[in-house]
Amino acid sequence: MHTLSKTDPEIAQALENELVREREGLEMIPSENVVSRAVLEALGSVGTNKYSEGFPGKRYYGGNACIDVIENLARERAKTLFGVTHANVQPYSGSPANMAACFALLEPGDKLMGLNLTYGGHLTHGWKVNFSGVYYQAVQYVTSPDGWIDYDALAKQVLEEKPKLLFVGATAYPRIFEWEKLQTIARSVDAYLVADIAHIAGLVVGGAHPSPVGFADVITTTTHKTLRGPRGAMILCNGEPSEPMKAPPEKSRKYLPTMIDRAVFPGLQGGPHNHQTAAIAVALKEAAAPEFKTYAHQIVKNAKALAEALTERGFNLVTGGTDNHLLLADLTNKSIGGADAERALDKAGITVNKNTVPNDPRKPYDPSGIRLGTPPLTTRGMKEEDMRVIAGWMDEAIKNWKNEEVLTHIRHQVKELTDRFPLYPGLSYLSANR
Ligand code: DSN
Repeated sequence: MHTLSKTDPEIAQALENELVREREGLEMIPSENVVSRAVLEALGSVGTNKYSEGFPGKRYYGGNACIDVIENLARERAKTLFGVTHANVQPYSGSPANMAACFALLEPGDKLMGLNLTYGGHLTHGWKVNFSGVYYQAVQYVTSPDGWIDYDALAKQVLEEKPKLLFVGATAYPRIFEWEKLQTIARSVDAYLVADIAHIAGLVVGGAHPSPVGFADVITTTTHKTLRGPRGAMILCNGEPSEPMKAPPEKSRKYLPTMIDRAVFPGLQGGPHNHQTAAIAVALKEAAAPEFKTYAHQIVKNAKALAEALTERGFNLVTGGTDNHLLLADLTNKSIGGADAERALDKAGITVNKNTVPNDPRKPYDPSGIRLGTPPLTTRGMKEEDMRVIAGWMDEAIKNWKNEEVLTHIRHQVKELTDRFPLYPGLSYLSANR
């Protein structure tokens, strides 16, 4: 059988270029990470060949004995790691997982509430053009102008709006979620509390962020951010054991496992991606190892060091800093928009993304801020002293955003740093034996 480089040299070359880009650059998008060789191997496996609609022990296709072992391992590991009684590991990714949560808990037209996307929320939490804003009556809440969630204002709005579902979770919120307060707020109107911990799942299992277990009714998460697995997602909850593909006797908290499973399949999805499930299982095993706790805490230490160094250099951080893996810098005082900053940093070998800030006067495609995170750099082994050096380069790049020479010089320095933290040594998509 031909290897990739023989069969499709164009794709092999593009993947090689991506590998080199990841190796030689500083990947600072907070929703990204670097998976282990074991996760990559499971992802590129024969699991992709198999159809297995249904759940372990109850499939619509024969030949699923091995796939059942894989999915059961993933489910059991997820349950143990997070401390819940039920895990569905089949959602293709985070958006489908949130769609499944809505499909399970709501009827079309029911009211849901979520944090507005431009204040750090997610598309699937009720944004007007997303399914969640089209098929449901979506009400959005916002942070206070300084970027913090205002729990009193949220409690008041929830009492007024009486949603059936309250989404809590974010893509650009640098602080801790107070789950107990959020549970009280949701319960004040008997709303389901759905915690979308996609960004912070790795911090939660590593003990670097409080867990929503015991407070949220349903927890959705992607598996590829701080959790450091393949692209994919999971839905976690407690309740009576699931009876897959059966209608629950009633829709209530007691039957959440059956409601969730039935929403994922046959409600929304067809065959699970078994190669992805295998890779999720591997990532969950890695996340249960003691080193994972060290990694999770180091992510936060690195983010705090980066925040401090940037603040010293006159950067305005939304909420004034961070308690988690990400920072949101408002560049208004730097006389540069988020889009130009993203481009300049890219030329300097530093990958970030432009992002809106609370009350942003600019448009989402060219907002006032940039979003930064430390998970991939932490996985590569970088520490606080590296963050301080990186903050200096970011400052220099932003001050000199029109000066190609300066940006190229920083890029060379970035390469010298990343050479000290090798990524996938020996891997190449161009060689016959990889
Ligand atoms: N796209 C993800 C992020 O970057 O935060 C959210 O889905």
